Amino acid sequence: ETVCVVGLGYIGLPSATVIAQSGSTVTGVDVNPAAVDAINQGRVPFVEEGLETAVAGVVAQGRLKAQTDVPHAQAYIVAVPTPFTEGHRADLSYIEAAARNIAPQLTGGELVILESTSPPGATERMAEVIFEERDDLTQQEGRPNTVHFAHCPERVLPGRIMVEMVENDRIIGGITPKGAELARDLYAQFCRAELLLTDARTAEMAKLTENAFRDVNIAFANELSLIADHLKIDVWELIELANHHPRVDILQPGPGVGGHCIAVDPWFIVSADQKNSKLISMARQVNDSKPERVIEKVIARAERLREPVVAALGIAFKANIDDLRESPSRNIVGDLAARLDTGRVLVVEPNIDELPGELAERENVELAELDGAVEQADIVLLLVDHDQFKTFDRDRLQEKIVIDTKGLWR
Ligand code: SAJ
Repeated sequence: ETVCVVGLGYIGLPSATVIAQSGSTVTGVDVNPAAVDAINQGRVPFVEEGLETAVAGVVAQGRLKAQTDVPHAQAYIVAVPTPFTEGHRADLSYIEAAARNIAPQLTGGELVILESTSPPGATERMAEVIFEERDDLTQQEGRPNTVHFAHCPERVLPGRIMVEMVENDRIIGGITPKGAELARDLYAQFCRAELLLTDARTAEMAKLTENAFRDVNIAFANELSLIADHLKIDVWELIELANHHPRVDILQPGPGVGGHCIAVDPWFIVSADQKNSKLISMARQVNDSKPERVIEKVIARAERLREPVVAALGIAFKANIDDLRESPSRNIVGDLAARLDTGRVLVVEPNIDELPGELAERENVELAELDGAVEQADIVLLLVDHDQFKTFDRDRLQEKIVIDTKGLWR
């Protein structure tokens, strides 16, 4: 079988790779020629455990190749970004562009799968764009010019993608039952877990629901952290104790919620039904307000120092990755640096070689090594629970003001 994966990012590239490993011939398509070149040389443009070796393997075997044009294939998987716009609505323009590029290649009988996380109705919209381009094609089953559609959301955890891609249960939502069945046959090639069939809208909503569930639960932990601070209680101890209850399982507070999924997807539910999404919307606001609370805490301490040096430990959006997308800690560093009248922020981020542009531009921010930064610092601000920080010798923090947003050193 020939498969074409459109969008070779965090989800598209691992998907293309495991499908190629399972025996299909896969063409990966991306608008970025540099990413295409890298992949064709067996290199991966971002860090993900086990991915590069796997890509190099399937490229060398000739099972995966990357290009910028969409070829004909029996099955298409669309894995392009769905960012949100100002009004917290999903921007479907990348999906629509992918659909327009796929449309001319279709001859009838193909399957087009949307994997991108999308608001309810996006798969139907993708189909509509294809039929706008091609009025000779139809969704009517049994006709030679039928095209099938499904939504198969991805639920892999960054850092564990190569494992979870194969081991996680998958929801497969067809616009028609036949679409779902065809998609199931494709995913069954490489997915060892359960394949759960439903309709496209339910599948879209299920994916959003999973991430909203996590967001609401993290918001609960973050709200507790503010209350505990106010009451002078250690929130980590509090949660640990409460979690001894057999039916309580509170998540961990932190400097905010980042990444391109949990901080975004709940908004797609809110924008689909504003009136009924009070809790989901409030949880987003609680989590989004956390970085400001961290900054206030640091500034309150820094104000009492003449030339405060802050060592900010971590700017990735979570532990042990190099992904800076929607990272609360990165925003904290930027805003903090902008608001400090004097002094400096030393950023320690072992997973990157250079600061992102907006931080590099600031005169009072620099990238530093862990030991040196802590040595020079008045305030040590722990923002990400990277393994490298976990093992840091805490005796060396004794003279420092420590603000530990992850409870790593308690
Ligand atoms: N976080 C906390 N406290 C916690 C857990 C996480 O503050 O107890 C923060 C993290 O530091 C990070 C953010 O939440 O800033 C998100 O991290 P995460 O590890 O919870 O999730 P992601 O964004 O890496 O991946 C999520 C996963 N979804 C769920 O666990 C429901 C993953 O399975 C999805 O595939 C992914 O979103 C996605 O692509 O949608």
